[in-house]
Amino acid sequence: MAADTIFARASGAGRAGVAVYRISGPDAVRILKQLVGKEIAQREAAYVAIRDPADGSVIDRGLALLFAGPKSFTGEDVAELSLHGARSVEEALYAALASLGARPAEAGEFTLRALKNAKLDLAQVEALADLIDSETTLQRKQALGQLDGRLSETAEGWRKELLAVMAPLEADIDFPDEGDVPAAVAARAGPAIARLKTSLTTFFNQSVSARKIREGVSIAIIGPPNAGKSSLVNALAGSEVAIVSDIAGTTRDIVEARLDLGGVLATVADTAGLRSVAGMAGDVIEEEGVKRAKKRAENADIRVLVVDASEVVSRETLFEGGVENVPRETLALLQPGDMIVWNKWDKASSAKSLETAHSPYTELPVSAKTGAGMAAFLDALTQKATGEANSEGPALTRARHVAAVEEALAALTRAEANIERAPELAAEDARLAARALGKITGAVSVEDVLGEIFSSFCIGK
Ligand SMILES: Nc1nc2c(ncn2[C@@H]2O[C@H](COP(=O)(O)OP(=O)(O)OP(=O)(O)O)[C@@H](O)[C@H]2O)c(=O)[nH]1
Ligand SMILES: [Mg+2]
Repeated sequence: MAADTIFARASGAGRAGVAVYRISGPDAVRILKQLVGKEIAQREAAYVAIRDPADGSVIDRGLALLFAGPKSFTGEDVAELSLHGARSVEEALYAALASLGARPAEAGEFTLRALKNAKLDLAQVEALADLIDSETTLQRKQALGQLDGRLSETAEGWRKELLAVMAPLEADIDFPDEGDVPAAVAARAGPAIARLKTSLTTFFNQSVSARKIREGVSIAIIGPPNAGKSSLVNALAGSEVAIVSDIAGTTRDIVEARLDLGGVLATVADTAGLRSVAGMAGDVIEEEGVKRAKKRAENADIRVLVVDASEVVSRETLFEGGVENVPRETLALLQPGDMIVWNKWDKASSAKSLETAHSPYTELPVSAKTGAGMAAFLDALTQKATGEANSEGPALTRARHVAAVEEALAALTRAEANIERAPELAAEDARLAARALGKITGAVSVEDVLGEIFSSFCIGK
């Protein structure tokens, strides 16, 4: 059965100077001709009047483009109309298209057709979704790279290597008399499997930081009540995202701000001030807030401890057993490379200085109130965020890719163990590894993951 011809607005919803409508399917050429009353040349913009087939009245005037399949986004015949982005135009156009035999597209249906017609593979479909969702420069670059097929090429390269590994193993099984003795098979296939394992593992490890580009880096702002955490987050965000007051325990829940730090998307979490259960005097809401703050600190990529520099006498007192407000328990949340912001520097005694040369942390004097030191703090934070995220080369940007490589690695490990004793088992393991890698691009059947991937698409994509 031939596919339906489908249509949708490809550009964003709402009023706009121009809106782009896409029509894809076997009837696209005929429908376009009926709408504009003439043949349109392929791949040439034509200025046309779109007419209502019912009475010939003009719906709107705009540009029409025709892409004959398979050289189109979906691989089918595709017509694109750039019309005025008005609801009235859209309604009249949709009615006309429906009367000519097309139906509205479902979410992601254009891309699904592109996948079915092998215009894109699965990793590229995901990259397209990521590109549409990208907020920062690095997210955009990463998505574009994967859309160009960087990951797909890598994954296919591994699969080819595996096939080469499998050849001697299978020959040994099929022609045991003519084949090499098992030890010779192992000598040939073994090193190749080991090499592949190494490159998969290296790639796997590198991908941890690449995923940070897609998912964003998480930063937790922690510290005692009233230290100025919310003030700092507001200063970073450039807006009053969190309530600031001189009442200790103002922030209860986690308040998030999203920042673009040097092209890396960062989620900065303002948290409840950390104090002892005794200090909270049975306030269950604050207790829950402190619990959430600690959990966020543990899970974050970067922690920033904010202390009130006008209160803490010196660094030495802080680190030697902690001070009343910043107990050891709070300091213990920090990991090497995290930051300490000495806030309220404007109020700190003028003789105070920060001797931080040997500190495991990046420590900076800041005044969230006056803005002094904020530029240096932002620089340091940006450096840390970009250090967490790596944008070079192809990467396993999604959990699905990671699972596929993990599966392949496990199969290769079994293959290595079996290779001398039972080459037929090793061959089967190598086949399973190739299958797992094939899931990345969809070279093997992946019906089960399609729903999940396409659920993130909206109509018109
Ligand atoms: N002088 C001075 N005051 C500051 C500075 N930063 C914050 N403050 C003041 O300190 C008080 C507490 O600020 P917040 O930002 O609410 O502190 P917090 O750490 O979020 O407090 P909790 O949410 O209660 O844990 C407010 O009165 C701020 O105006 C600063 O750099 N200098
Ligand atoms: Mg606060």
